[in-house]
Amino acid sequence: MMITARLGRIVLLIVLPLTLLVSFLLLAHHNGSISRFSSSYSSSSQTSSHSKPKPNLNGTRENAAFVVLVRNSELNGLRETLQNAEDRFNRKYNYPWVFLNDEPFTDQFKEWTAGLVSGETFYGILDQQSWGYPDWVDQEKARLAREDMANRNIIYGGSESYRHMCRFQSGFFFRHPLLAKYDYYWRVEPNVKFYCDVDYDPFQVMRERDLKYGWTLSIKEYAETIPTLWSTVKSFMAEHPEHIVPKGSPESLMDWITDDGGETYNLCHFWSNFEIGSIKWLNSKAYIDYFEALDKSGGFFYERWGDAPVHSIAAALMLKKSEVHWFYDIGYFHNPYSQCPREPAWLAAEKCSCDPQESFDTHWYSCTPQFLKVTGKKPTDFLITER
Ligand SMILES: Nc1nc2c(ncn2[C@@H]2O[C@H](COP(=O)(O)OP(=O)(O)OP(=O)(O)O)[C@@H](O)[C@H]2O)c(=O)[nH]1
Ligand SMILES: [Mg+2]
Repeated sequence: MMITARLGRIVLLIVLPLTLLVSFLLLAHHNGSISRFSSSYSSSSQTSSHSKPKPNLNGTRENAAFVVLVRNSELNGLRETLQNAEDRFNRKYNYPWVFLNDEPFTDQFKEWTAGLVSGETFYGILDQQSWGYPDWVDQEKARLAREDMANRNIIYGGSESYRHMCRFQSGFFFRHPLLAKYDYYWRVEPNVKFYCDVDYDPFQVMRERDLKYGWTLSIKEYAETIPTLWSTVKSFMAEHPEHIVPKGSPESLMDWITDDGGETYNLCHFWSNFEIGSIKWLNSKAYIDYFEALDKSGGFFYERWGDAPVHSIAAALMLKKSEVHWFYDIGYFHNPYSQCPREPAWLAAEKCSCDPQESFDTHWYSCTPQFLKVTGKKPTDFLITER
């Protein structure tokens, strides 16, 4: 009797808890809550995510995400930027972050980024179609073009990966399965800085004002990188007049990119390292027709077309003035230029750390004065929050 009772107690005190613990561990592992990242791999794409509890947003968050194309080697520069973007804006909103790479992200990259941000994180790899040569491109001709541009010291002229990057940013990031489900994206790069608090939700502004493209800095392109871009665009316009806002229309932005009624390109573009844009617009037939016309010409490889002029020309030709917004009040830095708002009350209220005198918007090489002229606006017209 005594022995049976003792055995019973042993079972209750040791074996039962052990069984419960083992069952819990098995269940937790099955649900993925022990492994920090749940991953699924296909032959061409690595997608994995790190979920966080959904914040209580009172239904105010938009269907939007940050997107960062980045290499594993840029982790530290990216972490500073993530910390800064979270501190200045996203800790209040918890928007998700989508990281994309042409190679698999390392576990360290995933852990050190997921740990820094307030929103969910997603990690994707690119496939051959979006980061590779299309079959109509003559790779030997492309190699000779790189050699020639390197000899002429054209910036990134000798780089093959830079060309894949520009083509990807021009025509593919918004089609990636991790991004395609969102309405809006905010593009971020490693090492950029946000100088002021952002006390409103730019994604909400995009939706409420029916905006398609938002930018902060504008500049002129190196002509040597795009010798035939404008003639290719002109052929596209002739073939697809239905996609173009009519030249004479008061809503046309065309005069921002041409000084002679469309004969030549004046090299003006929005600096695309910062963009807040509409994914639906980039996925529209108009934009895809445009990208495919450019891509078919091979200019991303035979020359060195940047995604900044490619996006900007599309916006200037296919969007209405009222659909393009200057985020004048988002203090921003990408080496070596910055955008800094000027209103003293605003600078203080938003805790800006930039110097308005250094702001690139009034620089002779900026295209922002021409944007203001064409749209008939002044910088303060673009302030979202009155101070
Ligand atoms: N995964 C991956 N990302 C890249 C590669 N090349 C560039 N990127 C990313 O693409 C974005 C643009 O590249 P950058 O090198 O910053 O190009 P840039 O802004 O024209 O030039 P910088 O003045 O040097 O910043 C950045 O977010 C980079 O991290 C690459 O080969 N692989
Ligand atoms: Mg950059």
